[in-house]
Amino acid sequence: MRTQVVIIGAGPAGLLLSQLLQIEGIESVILEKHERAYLEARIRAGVLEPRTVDLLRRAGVGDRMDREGLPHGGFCFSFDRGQFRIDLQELTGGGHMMVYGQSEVTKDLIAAIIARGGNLVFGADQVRPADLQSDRPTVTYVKNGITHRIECDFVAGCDGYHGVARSCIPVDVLKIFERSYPFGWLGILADVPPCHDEIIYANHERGFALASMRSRTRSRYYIQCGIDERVEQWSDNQIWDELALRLGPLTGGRMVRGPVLEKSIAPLRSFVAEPMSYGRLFLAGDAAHIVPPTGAKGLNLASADVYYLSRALTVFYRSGDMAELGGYSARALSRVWKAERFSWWITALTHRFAEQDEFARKLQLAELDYLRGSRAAQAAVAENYVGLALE
Ligand code: FAS
Ligand code: PHB
Repeated sequence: MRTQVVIIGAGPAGLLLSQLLQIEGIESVILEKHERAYLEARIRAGVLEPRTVDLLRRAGVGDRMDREGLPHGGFCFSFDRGQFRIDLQELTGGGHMMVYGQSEVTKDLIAAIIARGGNLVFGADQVRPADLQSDRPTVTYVKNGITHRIECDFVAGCDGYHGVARSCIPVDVLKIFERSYPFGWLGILADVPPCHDEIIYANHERGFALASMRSRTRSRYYIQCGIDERVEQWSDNQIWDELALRLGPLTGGRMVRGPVLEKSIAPLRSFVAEPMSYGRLFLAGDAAHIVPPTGAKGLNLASADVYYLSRALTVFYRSGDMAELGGYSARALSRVWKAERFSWWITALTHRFAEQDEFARKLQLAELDYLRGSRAAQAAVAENYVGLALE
């Protein structure tokens, strides 16, 4: 079989890339190891930057998002001296986020690709790219015991942190930058109305908490927990009690409790792999970089990578010019590192670190207090939160 671009992974990066390429008349085949139901049930991101929203609309999957998503013109911080709001719209000249679950984005993209007869292979096992330094790379995979081989011009590695694509870059070429955090996030989903109409990031003596939502009747909450803790150690009541404490008497007091639908612990990590391309292989999304979710940047960075990659591939197929493809890694990484910085900073501002002495704790609270009173500081936060410009 032959195609123009083989995309490994049907997460938001791979699916969005396939749609943006199709609009430019560029063919692709997506190879995904899991089945459709698994992908659509997976609970991850929930907050979209305005540029991601624009890209999803351009990819033809904006209707349900615009109907069911919740536009947020701001978000809040809370700490021992109270709660304050970052007015994104006012501070960025109109920018606002869209609260719309990653699982919904995934469902919309898969449905759009299947509706147009796109080539999306679920249950593709043992995916192996090869000949990446030639101008005719190949990818093999196994499905139902049969080995398939695809010839193509380019391979897009959109297979996430645990994927195969990054391992195709030789160790003497690939450079890894990493920071892991001594805590995780215990996340819950519950069909109860959110405790506030916008997202709250809470810095509390006992640790971080986050109040978010998926709709006006479905809430998403996270609390900072120990890195070795297991989800079984936390009863639903313990989680609700801890949330009420960390969100403070006002917000915690009006929080509606209910049965927990989903409960999981995710580690926090900052990770960047350089370069993001090798021969005819191009990495995008979590395959090349991970951010702690505090800045809500993961999915949004993946879509920015895909914007740059689809643009560079379009230039190539229009003109044969490889220059933009040659500059893809540097362009994407420049934006990635700024998002890594912001995600690390907002995590350091809102979480408790075991080694944090009283002096460091005072500095943390002073930074929140400064942020509460400084329009200049709030403008910098707002600019990063809505997402930096796409060069
Ligand atoms: P993904 O990991 O989503 O997709 C990769 C795909 O490749 C998967 O479907 C996988 O099955 C497939 N694959 C892997 N190996 C393969 C192989 N060998 N062969 C074939 N297929 C293979 N981000 C935000 O922006 N906002 C948030 O609020 C937010 N919250 C988060 C909360 C949690 C708990 C977590 C874990 C992440 C969160 N993120 C958030 C980040 C998250 O959304 C990721 O950044 C996003 O899923 C990245 O998308 P992809 O790069 O497409 O990778
Ligand atoms: C979420 O709703 O899942 C969410 C919101 C904001 C974040 C991270 C996760 O920073």
